[in-house]
Amino acid sequence: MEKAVSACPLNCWDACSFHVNIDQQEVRSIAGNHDHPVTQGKICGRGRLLAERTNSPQRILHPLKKWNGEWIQISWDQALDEIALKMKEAKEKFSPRAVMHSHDYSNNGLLKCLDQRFFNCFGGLTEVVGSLCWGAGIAAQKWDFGNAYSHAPDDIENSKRIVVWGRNAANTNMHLYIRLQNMKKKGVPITVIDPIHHTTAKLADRYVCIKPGMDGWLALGVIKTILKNGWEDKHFIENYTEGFQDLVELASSISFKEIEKAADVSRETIQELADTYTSGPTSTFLGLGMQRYRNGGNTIRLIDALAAVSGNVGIPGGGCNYGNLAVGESFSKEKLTLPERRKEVRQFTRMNQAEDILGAKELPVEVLFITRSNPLTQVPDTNRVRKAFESVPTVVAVDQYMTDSAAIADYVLPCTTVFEEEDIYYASMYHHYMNYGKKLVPPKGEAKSDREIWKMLAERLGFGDDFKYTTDDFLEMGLQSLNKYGITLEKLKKEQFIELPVDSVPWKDRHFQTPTGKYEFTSTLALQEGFSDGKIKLIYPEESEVNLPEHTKQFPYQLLTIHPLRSNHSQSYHLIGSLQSITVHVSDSIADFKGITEGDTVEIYNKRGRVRGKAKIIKNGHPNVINVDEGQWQRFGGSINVLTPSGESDLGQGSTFYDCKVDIEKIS
Ligand SMILES: Nc1nc2c(c(=O)[nH]1)N[C@H]1C(S)=C(S)[C@@H](COP(=O)(O)OP(=O)(O)OC[C@H]3O[C@@H](n4cnc5c(=O)[nH]c(N)nc54)[C@H](O)[C@@H]3O)O[C@H]1N2
Ligand SMILES: Nc1nc2c(c(=O)[nH]1)N[C@H]1C(S)=C(S)[C@@H](COP(=O)(O)OP(=O)(O)OC[C@H]3O[C@@H](n4cnc5c(=O)[nH]c(N)nc54)[C@H](O)[C@@H]3O)O[C@H]1N2
Ligand code: SF4
Ligand SMILES: [Mo]
Repeated sequence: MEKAVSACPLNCWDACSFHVNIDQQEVRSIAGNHDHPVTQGKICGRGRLLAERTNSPQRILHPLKKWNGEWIQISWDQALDEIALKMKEAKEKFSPRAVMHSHDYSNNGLLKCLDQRFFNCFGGLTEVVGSLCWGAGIAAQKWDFGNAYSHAPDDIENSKRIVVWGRNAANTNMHLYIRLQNMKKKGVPITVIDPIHHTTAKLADRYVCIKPGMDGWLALGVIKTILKNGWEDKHFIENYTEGFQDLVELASSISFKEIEKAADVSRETIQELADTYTSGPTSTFLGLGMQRYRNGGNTIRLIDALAAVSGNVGIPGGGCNYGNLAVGESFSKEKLTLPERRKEVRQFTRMNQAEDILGAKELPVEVLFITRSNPLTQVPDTNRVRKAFESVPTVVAVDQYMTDSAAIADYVLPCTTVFEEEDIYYASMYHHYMNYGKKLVPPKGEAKSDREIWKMLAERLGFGDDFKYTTDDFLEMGLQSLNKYGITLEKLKKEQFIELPVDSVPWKDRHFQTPTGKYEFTSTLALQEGFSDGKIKLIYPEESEVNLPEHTKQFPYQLLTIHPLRSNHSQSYHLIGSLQSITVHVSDSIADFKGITEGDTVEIYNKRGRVRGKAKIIKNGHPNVINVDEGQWQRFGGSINVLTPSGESDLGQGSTFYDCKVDIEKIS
C-alpha cells in the first residue's frame, strides 16, 4: 500500500487535507492528514466517499452520444469533432452567444477556471451569473465592508461569546463544529439562531428559534436595545462609519412589539442577545441559510450592522464571518482566464436561466454546456429548467456520472475525479490554506480532465495555442501573484499545503474597501450600482403573509431544503442506498394538526410541483417548518427543487430557495 497526500475538492467550507491509500493503481481509502493545521486529521464521510466516487462501476467511462433516444459509445475524436462543428455553426449563424455554459462550483480546483479561458478565447458566450449559493450575503458584505472577509479559524480562541447564525456547522462545516465543542469546554457561551433545532443547536448554551426569513428584524431589535441602553461602540461609529443616522432612524421606525410578533422572538431573547453582543469580543458565524430569501441581502446587512454597532468589527475574537473572498483573491486568476479575449457576452442569471433560454427567440441558445454542476436537481423550479434545457438543440454534459442533467444531454463526456488529475484546491469560505493534489491514479476508462477537454476542443476551434501549456505551466500562472511571498509551485509540491497571505483579523486597521473607506451603514456602492438609495431596508420574504396573503393561505407551511449531511448536494445519493428515498421532516405542530405520524407517506405541494416522501417528526424548532434535504435524484423520488421558487434575492442575484411555501397531505 502506497500513501500519498491529497486534498478534498468538494464545494465545502472546510477544504480538508487527505492521506490517500493507493494499491495497484487504485485508491483504496482516504483518511485525514494530521499535519494540516486547520483540518488536523479529521474528515467527513463525503470526503471518504471520494474513493467510491472514483472506483464505482456506475461511472461513465467513454464519451456517449444520444442516438434515437439511446446512448451509444463513440470515440473522443468523433464526439469533439461533432461538438466543435456545432459550436462553429452556432457562432457563424448567430454569434458566440448562441453557445451557453451552465456551470457551478462542484470542484474547488484552481484550474477549473480554465473553462472561462476557453469561452473567452472562443470570443464569448452566454454565461450564467449570480449565485445559487451565497449571492445575497456576499453583495451585502461588499456594500457594508467593501468585501467579504472572515477571521482565521483559530481566532475563535479570542472570543468571549460566539453566535452561530443560520449555519448548520455540525453538518456542513465540521472543523468549525470541533472548535465550537472546544470553546464550549472552555466555558465560552454559544448561541445558535436557526428555525431548526439541529445538532449545532443542541450544542449551544442558548438556542434562538427564529421565524424563517426574519433574522433582519431580530438583528434590528438587538440594535435597538443596544442603542436604547447607550451600549453602542461610539468611538468606532464616530470615526469609522458612514450613515449611522439612517440606521438609528430605521430602528426608531419600528417597535419592539412589532419585531417580537414578526420574528416570533421574545423581548427577553432580544435583550439577552444585546448582552451577548456587548460583552464580547463576540464572533458571529453566519451561514447561508437566512440569505436564501427575497430579503436575504438586507438580512445580512442588518446582522453586519449589529456587529459594527456593538464594536465587534476588526477586533480579535470578533467578526461577522460569512465567506472569505481574500482566499480566492490571492491567485492570478486573470492570467488563467484571459478576460480581455471575450468579445460578445450575454448574461443569464443562474436562477432564471430556464426562463431566459425559453425567451431567447432572436438569439437562441444552440449549444449548451453543463459542467461542474447538476442544474436539473440543484436549480430552483426544476420542471421549468427541464423544459428549457430540453428545448436546446445540442446539450453537452461533462460529468463522472449519468446525473439527471447528463441524462437529458445529447453528448456526455466523462471526466476525471480529483485523484486522476493534478490541481490546487482552496475554498473562499473558512480557512486560508491552499492544498496541493497530485495525480495519483490513472483515469478510469477514457475519462479526461476538464482541462484536457477544453484543450482538445480549442484545437478544433482554431485557438489551440491558448491551451498548449502543461498542467504545471497553468498552475505556475495561477501562483504568479504569490511568488513575491516566496510561494511557488515547487514549494507547494514539497509542503503539500501553504498558508496564503491573508489577514487573520480583517479590517483591524479600520480601513474598509468601500468607496468612503469607512464601514457603510448606508452604502455608496449601492448608488454606483444604480440603486435609488443605499439605506438598509426592513422587508419581508416574498412568500410571506404580508407580500402574498392568498398564496400563503393556500400554502401555509415554510419549506426549507437544507444541505444533506452525507452528500455534497446531489453527489452521493446514487452511491449510498439509505439515501435513496425522500424523508420529509415535519414539525410536531404541523404533524399534530394534519394527523401525520412518523413513517406516514406524505405529499408536499404548491403551484410549481409535488413531492412524495416518508414523514419524520422534528421537535423544538419553528412550528411552521417542513424540511427536505436537497440533492435527491429523479430515480429516487426527484429533486425537491420542483417546489422552490426561481425568484432572486434583493441584492447580489442570489437564490430564494427557502422563501418557499407548501401544503402537506397524508396519503392514505
Ligand atoms: N454535508 C454537507 N456539507 C456542505 C454542503 C453539502 O451539500 N453537504 N454544501 C456546502 C456548500 S456549497 C455550502 S453553500 C455550505 C452551506 O452551509 P450552511 O449555511 O451551514 O448550510 P445550509 O444547509 O444552507 O444550512 C443553513 C442553515 O440555515 C438554517 N436556516 C434556514 N432558513 C433560515 C432563516 O431564515 N434564519 C436562520 N437563522 N437560519 C435559517 C437552516 O435551518 C440550516 O440550519 O455547506 C457546504 N457544506
Ligand atoms: N433546494 C435547494 N437547492 C440548492 C441549495 C439548497 O440549499 N436548497 N443549495 C445551492 C447551493 S449552496 C449550491 S453550491 C448548489 C450546488 O449545485 P451543483 O454544483 O450543481 O451541485 P452538485 O450536486 O454538487 O453537482 C455537481 C456535479 O458536478 C459533477 N462534478 C464533480 N466534479 C467535477 C469535475 O471536476 N468536473 C466536472 N465537469 N464535473 C464534476 C458531479 O458529478 C455532479 O454531478 O446547489 C444549490 N441548490
Ligand atoms: S466534504 Fe468538506 S469536511 Fe468533508 S472532507 Fe471534504 S472538505 Fe472536509
Ligand atoms: Mo453552496
